[in-house]
Amino acid sequence: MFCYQCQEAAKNIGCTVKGVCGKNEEVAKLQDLLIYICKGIADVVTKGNLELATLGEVNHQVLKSLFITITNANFDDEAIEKQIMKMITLRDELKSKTSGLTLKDAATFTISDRNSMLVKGSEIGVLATENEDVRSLRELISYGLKGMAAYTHHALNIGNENLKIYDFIYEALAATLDDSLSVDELIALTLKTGQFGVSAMALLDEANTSKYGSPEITSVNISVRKNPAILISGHDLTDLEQLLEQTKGTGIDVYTHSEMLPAHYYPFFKKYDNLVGNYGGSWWRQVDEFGPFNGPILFTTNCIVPPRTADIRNRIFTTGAAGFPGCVHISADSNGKKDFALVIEMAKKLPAPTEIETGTIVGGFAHEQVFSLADKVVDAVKSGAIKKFFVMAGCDGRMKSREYYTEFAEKLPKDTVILTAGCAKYRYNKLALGEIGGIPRVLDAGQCNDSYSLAVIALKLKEVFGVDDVNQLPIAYNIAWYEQKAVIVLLALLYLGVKNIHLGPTLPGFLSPNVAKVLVENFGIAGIGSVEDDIRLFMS
Ligand code: SF4
Ligand code: SF3
Repeated sequence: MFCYQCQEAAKNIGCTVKGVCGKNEEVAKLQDLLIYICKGIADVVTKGNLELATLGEVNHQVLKSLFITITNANFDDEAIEKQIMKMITLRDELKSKTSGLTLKDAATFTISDRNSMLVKGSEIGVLATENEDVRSLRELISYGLKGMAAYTHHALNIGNENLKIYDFIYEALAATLDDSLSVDELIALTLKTGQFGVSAMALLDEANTSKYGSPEITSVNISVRKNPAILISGHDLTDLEQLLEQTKGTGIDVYTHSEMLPAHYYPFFKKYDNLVGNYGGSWWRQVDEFGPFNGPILFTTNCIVPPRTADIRNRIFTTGAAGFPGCVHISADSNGKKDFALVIEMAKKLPAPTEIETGTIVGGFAHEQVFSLADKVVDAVKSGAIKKFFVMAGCDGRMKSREYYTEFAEKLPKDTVILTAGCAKYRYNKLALGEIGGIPRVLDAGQCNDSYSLAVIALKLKEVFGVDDVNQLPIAYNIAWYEQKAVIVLLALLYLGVKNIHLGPTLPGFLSPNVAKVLVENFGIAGIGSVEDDIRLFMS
């Protein structure tokens, strides 16, 4: 196996024996193969000029397949094998609608069983592209597409679609098979990936806010009640909605975990009095926090840490693109309905969560909420009460070097405000960082996809302050990345013209020296240094 798609890639080069995330060789090869089949489907769709509006199932399964391969989403070899077979069938049905096309191997190869999948999977992985710059760009684009697919899939679950996004996904997937493309053409495609990243986040924002209302300032309880409970993790709000409907009146409480925290900010979810609060910190802390939670845990997406005990494994359920061997997976019926009865039955038999912290965290600063505070914010900037905003969106992770972000937040001058989104916030959202004239110093917009809100806010400020370039605003970008959703967020920011983004805790291992050079020279991308030096640099 060879995988270098996330920030934990071994030695920042790549995992070759087993993933640091826990992904084993077999799963890695099956995931590579699943992506390869998606590329083959894209080859058929683009060359055959197939009408996307007629390809509903194919479009949706491509999104799901890409999503399955995101770091920490799905470790279940059998589930991935099934998905491979499903995609091969869809691919071959598509081919039967075309004739006379000269197709790539990805569109024509055959497999018969697990063994042949593994053989094929080892032949077509990342390292099959020999030129390291082409490889780097192909992977950068593919990882951006995975993030894009995840966001588009959540929007789809709400019923919102944009065929132009699918069209681009096929174009880009097919391009990663095309040996005639130059490095410059792949760089252009990388930026175009960012453009469609913006569209995907806008689509999800529209889906979420039209269905659940615009996030508003909310104080979220982080302690516990005495009822048995279910913990729901991941990003999918439709799963939360269904779980809350099914637990209503049963005496079972529901707590959000990690990236599900921002659900509390939506007006829609406030009507559920069994939605009690948020339990624990960001994803990687689950190794210590699932034990004392005591009840079942439902993963709607990444990030799963392979459970270390049978007790925890037995309490984990997955749905959507998520999966783990030995854990019950709950699928949707043809109408998208999911039956969480097994989860609820288990919760009834288990003790209530053990309290691990008390208090509240405040969030809900997505674009509409911030716009309603615009006068206050603008006055604070004009009077000098706020000197600078720091966009610190992205992911959290278990590497010790991420303590940098807590220290950075603590040491920032008191006349600065942090704009955050994604699970990166858990590094500082429980610190007492105070407020400036009633504006909290940490403004949490929501999940990683709500980085879109931060971009919309920046564009609004650009208008209010009458500057013609977002880079003239008093906003600095210090982004933490871990998985591929952060890759699409980064590409989206680059597409919007944001320069001088600092990216940490390490620059992606999948950037070849030449590709890194392009990002440094054209966009001012930089890594992180010491907290003191970085703050000095940002404030100068
Ligand atoms: Fe390694 Fe990350 Fe790939 Fe897992 S997802 S195998 S940790 S690079
Ligand atoms: Fe977090 Fe896994 Fe990326 Fe959605 S949940 S930001 S790491």
